[in-house]
Amino acid sequence: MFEKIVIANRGEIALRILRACRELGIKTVAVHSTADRNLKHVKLADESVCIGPPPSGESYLNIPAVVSAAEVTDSQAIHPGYGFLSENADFAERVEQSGFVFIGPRPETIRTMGDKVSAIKTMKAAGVPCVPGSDGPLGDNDDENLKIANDIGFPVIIKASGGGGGRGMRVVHTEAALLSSISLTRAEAQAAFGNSAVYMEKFLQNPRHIEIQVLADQHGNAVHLGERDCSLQRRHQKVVEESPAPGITAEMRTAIGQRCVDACLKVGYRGAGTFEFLYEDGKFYFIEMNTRVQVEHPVTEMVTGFDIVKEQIKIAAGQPLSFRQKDITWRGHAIECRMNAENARTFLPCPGTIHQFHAPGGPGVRVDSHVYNGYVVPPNYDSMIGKLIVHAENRAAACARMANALSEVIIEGIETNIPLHQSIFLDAGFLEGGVNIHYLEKKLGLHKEKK
Ligand code: MV4
Repeated sequence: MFEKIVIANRGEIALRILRACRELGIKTVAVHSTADRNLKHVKLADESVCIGPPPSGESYLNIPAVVSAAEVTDSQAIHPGYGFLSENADFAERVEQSGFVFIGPRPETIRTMGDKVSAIKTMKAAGVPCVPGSDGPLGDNDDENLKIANDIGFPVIIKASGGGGGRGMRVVHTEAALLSSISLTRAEAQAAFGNSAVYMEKFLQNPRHIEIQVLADQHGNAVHLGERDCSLQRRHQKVVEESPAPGITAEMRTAIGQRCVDACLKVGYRGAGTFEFLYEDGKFYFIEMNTRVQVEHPVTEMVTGFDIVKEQIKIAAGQPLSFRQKDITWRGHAIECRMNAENARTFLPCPGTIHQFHAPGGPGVRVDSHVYNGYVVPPNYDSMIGKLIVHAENRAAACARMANALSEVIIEGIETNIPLHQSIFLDAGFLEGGVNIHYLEKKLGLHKEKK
C-alpha cells in the first residue's frame, strides 16, 4: 500500500479522500490555493503545500505545481477527485512519467473516453447499447449528412466530440435546419474545445439519466455496483441522485451491469468508472463514460456497503478486488441532495461566511461536507458546500428521512438551495419516482416552449 498520497482537490471530496486514506493508514498531503488555507482537510492532512492563488487555472489546474508537490513531499500517488485535473489525460500521463501513480484509469483510457466519438465507438464495439447515430464524426458531405439524419429520423441531436456533460450540443427538428445546425455546432466546438469534430444521434425526447458504477482492478477483475438515477437536474447540474433507480428490476440491473463489466474487461479499464445512459421506454442507451469518482458516489456506497474511494486507492496500489460480483448485494434505498451556496431565484453562486452550520444526523443520515461555523465560501470555485445523503429500507422511507434531515439543516450567513430540496421532497411527482430529465426545469417553470 502507498505510504503517502497527494490529494489534488478541495472541498468535500478532498475531505472524503483524506478520510479514506486515514482508514487505510496512508499519510496525506493537501495541496491548496491561497483561498483554501483554512479548509478542513488542509488542517487534518499530515502535510500541506500551497500551490498558487485562488483562480483554479493558477492552482488546482496547475499541473507542474501539483506534480512538484508530490516530489517535494516524497509522495507515491496522486488522487485527483472530481473536476479539475481528474479527467485530464495529459495530467495523468505527466504524473506517471514523473514516477507517481495516478489514482484513476490509464491515460490512454481517459483520452479515449474524453473524446465522445471514440468513447461511443469503443463501447459499441464492446457490446454496450448506444443511441442510434452517425457511428463516427460527421464529414463535410451535405448529402451524406442529410441521409444519416433521415435514416435515424428527426429529431436528431448534433454533439461536439470534445464536449460532454451537456456542453456543445444542438437539437435539430427538421431537415431544413440540419446543415446550418451542423456548421454552427462545429464552429462552437472548435472555439470551445479546439476540436471541430461533431457527431449525430437520435434525440431522445423524454429519457431518464441512469448511470452504472463500475470498479476494475489490474488483475482482470471487474464488477458493477448497480445504478444511480440522476434525472433530477437543472441546466446539466445534478440536484438529487438516488440508488436504486425507481422501476429498475434486478434482472435489468444485471443485464446492463454485465455489459459494462464486459466492456471494462475488453478495454482494460482500471479503477472506478461510470457508464452514463439515457433510459427511455425500457431501454438503455450509452452516451458517455466518466473516468473519475463522481459527486454522487455515496448513494452507491450506502446501498452496497462498499467504500468506492478506498477501492480506488487499493486498485491503484495494485491490489486485486477483494470481492466478486456475487458478493455484491443491494440493500434499501439511498438519496443524495447536493447542498449549494446559491440564490434561490437566480441560482447564482452565493459566496460568503457561514456564521452557523448545523448538520442533521440520526440513523441512516450521512453528511459529506467540509464546512463549519465561520467557514468562508470562496467565490472562485463550484458552489457545492456539501452533500446530504440518507439511507433507509425503501424509497418512501428514504424520502421521509430526507425531508426530516432537510428540516434539521441550519446554514446561516449565505443563501442555499435547501428550500429547493424541501420543495422537491414535497413534490408528488418526484415522490412517486421515475421522473425524466426535464422534470425539475418544468417544475421550476424554466421549460422553454419549442418555437
Ligand atoms: C442526449 C439527450 C437526448 N438524446 N442525447 C446532456 C448531457 C450530456 N451528457 C448528454 N445530454 C443529453 N444527451 C440524445 N441522443 C438529452 C440530453 C440531456 C440530458 C441528459 C442527461 C441529463 C440531463 C439532460 C438534460 C438535457 C439534455
